[in-house]
Amino acid sequence: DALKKKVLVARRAPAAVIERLAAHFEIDAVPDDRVLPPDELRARLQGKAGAYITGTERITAELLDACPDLRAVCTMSVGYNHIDLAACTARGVLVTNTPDVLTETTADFGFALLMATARRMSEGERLLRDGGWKSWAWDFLAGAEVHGTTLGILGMGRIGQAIARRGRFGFGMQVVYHNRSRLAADTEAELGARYLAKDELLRQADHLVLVLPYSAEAHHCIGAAEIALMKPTATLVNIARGGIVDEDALAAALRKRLIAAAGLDVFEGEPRVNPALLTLSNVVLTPHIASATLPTRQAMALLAADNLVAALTGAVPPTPLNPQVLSA
Ligand code: 8YV
Repeated sequence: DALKKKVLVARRAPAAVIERLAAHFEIDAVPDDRVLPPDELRARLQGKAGAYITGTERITAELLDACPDLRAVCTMSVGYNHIDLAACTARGVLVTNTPDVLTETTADFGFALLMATARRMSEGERLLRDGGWKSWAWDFLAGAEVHGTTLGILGMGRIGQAIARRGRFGFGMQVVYHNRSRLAADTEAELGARYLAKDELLRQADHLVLVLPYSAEAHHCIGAAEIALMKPTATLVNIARGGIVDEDALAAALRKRLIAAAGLDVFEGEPRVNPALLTLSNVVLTPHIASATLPTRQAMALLAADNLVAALTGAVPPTPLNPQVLSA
C-alpha cells in the first residue's frame, strides 16, 4: 500500500506489536536480537516516518539530519538517555517512552537485588555449586540486616517511591532519599520518607539504591569520594544506568571493603562488564533484567506500539516526552 507510512521496528518485537503496527503502517521489522550498528540503523531508517526502538539504539542529531522523513521515535523503555531529546524536539520529531507499566516490576527487582546483595545469595550459591559447603559456622555467610535498617534512595521518581513503599511497609525500614526536587509533604508522609542532602544520604544509608535517570550531571555521580562517605557495612544497588557509578572506583572500594557489597543490574558499556567487578565475591551481577517479566515486557512493547500508532495518525500518544511537538 503506497499510502501507508513506513516504520522501522529496530529489534525483534512481540507478534502483537507487529500486528498492531501492520494494521496502520508498512513495516520493516528487524527479525533478530542484534543491535543495528549505527550505519545500518541510518540506512534502514531512510524513508521511514517512525522508529520503534529499545533502550539500546542511539538517536543522535546527526542521525536525525540523515533521516529527514522521521517524525516519531518510540522507545520501549522508561529511560531515554539514548535519545537526544532536544535534537528531536528542535526538528519536530515526537519522542515517547514507556513509564508506569514497569514501575512495580522494576521495584520488585530492585528490592530482590538489595536482598540478594545484603544476604550474600550469589556468593552462597557459587560456594554450594563449587562444592565448598562443608560445614556450618556461626558466622558462615553472615550478611547485613535488611528489616528495620535505613533504606537510602537516590532518585525518588516513580520507581524510587515504589521501592520506598516496599522498604517501609514490607520491611519496617526508615526511608531517606535525595532527589533533584523534594517530594510533596503528603507524599513524604505517606512513604515515611525523609529528604536529605546527597552527602548526608550517603552517610546514613545502610542500603543505598540508585534509581535516578542518567544524564551528563549524573555521570559518575557515585565515585571514590561518595563511596568514602558510606558506612563500611553498607550495600549499594544500581538499577538505573551503569554510567552513574564509577565502576573502577566501586571495584576498588569493594576489594578494600570500604563498603560491604554491591548489587548491579546495569553497567557502563553493557553488555560488556568491567573485568574488575567479575573477580569480586561481594558483588551481585545481573544482566539488565529489572523490568524483565513477560507481562511487563509485553505491556512496555504494546505501549511503545500504541505511542507510534497515535504519533503517526494524528492522535495524542499516551506517554509523550516532548508533547510540545504536537502543538507546534
Ligand atoms: C529496558 C530499561 O529493558 O526501561 C528502561 O529504561 O532500562 C529497561 O526496562 C531496556 O532499556 C530495553 O528497552
